[in-house]
Amino acid sequence: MNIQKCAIVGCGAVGATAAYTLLGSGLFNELILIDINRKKAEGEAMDIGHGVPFIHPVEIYAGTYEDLADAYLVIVTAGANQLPGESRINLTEKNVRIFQSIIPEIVRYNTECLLLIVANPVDILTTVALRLSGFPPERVIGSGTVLDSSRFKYRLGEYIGIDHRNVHAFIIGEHGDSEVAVWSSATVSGIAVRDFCDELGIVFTREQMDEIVRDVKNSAYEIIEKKGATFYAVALAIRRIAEALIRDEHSLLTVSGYCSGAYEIEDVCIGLPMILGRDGIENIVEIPLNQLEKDNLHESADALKKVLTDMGI
Ligand code: 6V0
Repeated sequence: MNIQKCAIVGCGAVGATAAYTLLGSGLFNELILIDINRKKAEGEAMDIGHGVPFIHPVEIYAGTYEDLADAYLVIVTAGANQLPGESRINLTEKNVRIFQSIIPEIVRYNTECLLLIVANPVDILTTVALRLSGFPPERVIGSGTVLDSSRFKYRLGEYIGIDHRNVHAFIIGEHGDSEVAVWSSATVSGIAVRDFCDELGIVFTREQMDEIVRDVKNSAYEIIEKKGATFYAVALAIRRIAEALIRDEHSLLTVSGYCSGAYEIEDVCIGLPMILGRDGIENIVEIPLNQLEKDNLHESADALKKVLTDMGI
């Protein structure tokens, strides 16, 4: 396995931006771009590659599945995109079919890599990738609610007027409409958000909390309505996950991984705080939740399982 070799399957807005972001990260020295539209992959590899002399040596090229043979990380961003007003769940059928063609091709040439699933609906497709690949659960990782947690921190930091990096707060559950904001453990550098706001004389009631969560949940729809797609922040989320994996950081991130009993959730991939290291998911961490958060998380898991059952997956 070549730890510095990464592949991206799907070179649309998300895949190409992720490639560009990874190029600057210094994490990999070989990046393979694969797309059903070969010309698109070639064009992106050329465009991004021409920036290499400004950064550091990275071999970036349009490849085939055969080139994946010893890649450490395979990122899957191939799929139809969310149309304005379309829920992520509506994308499911189209993207499951795409995965049925992609995942067996990856496995044909590489049975040892880590799979990072980004295409939506990401929790469903991570579950599908897990089943199609036959990989152990720790090696099939979805981007989950990593982006949503970042949006939550961003919005909270903006409201409080504090460095977003001092905000520690999770969004868990489905990456989508049923996701759950974990207010009960949200802090500013260890101080409960409400106490922090009281200290600074900032109004912080249920109304503000609801508005912040509404903004977080609607942000993808709003961006898609305004510019057609979201790709910058998710590319940084991909970079952050890749960094935690390749550097063996043991970082806690709300990726989507296979749940078989944690949080009393069975047999589905869902976004939860998980520790990531070189070999993938090391642990699912059960953070304390209040009763409402628990109920909402179970509803979210049930919603995902219903989609899988309805589709006969
Ligand atoms: P896009 O710009 O339409 O790109 C999709 C790419 O996939 C295109 O280049 C296609 O040619 C390619 N493709 C389609 N079928 C195949 C196939 N069988 N094999 C190889 N390549 C194929 O979409 P965009 O890049 O904007 O989005 C990609 C996916 O990411 C979508 O499902 C989005 O919903 C999802 N996102 C996930 C996010 C997350 O947080 N998990 C965030 C944003 C977008």
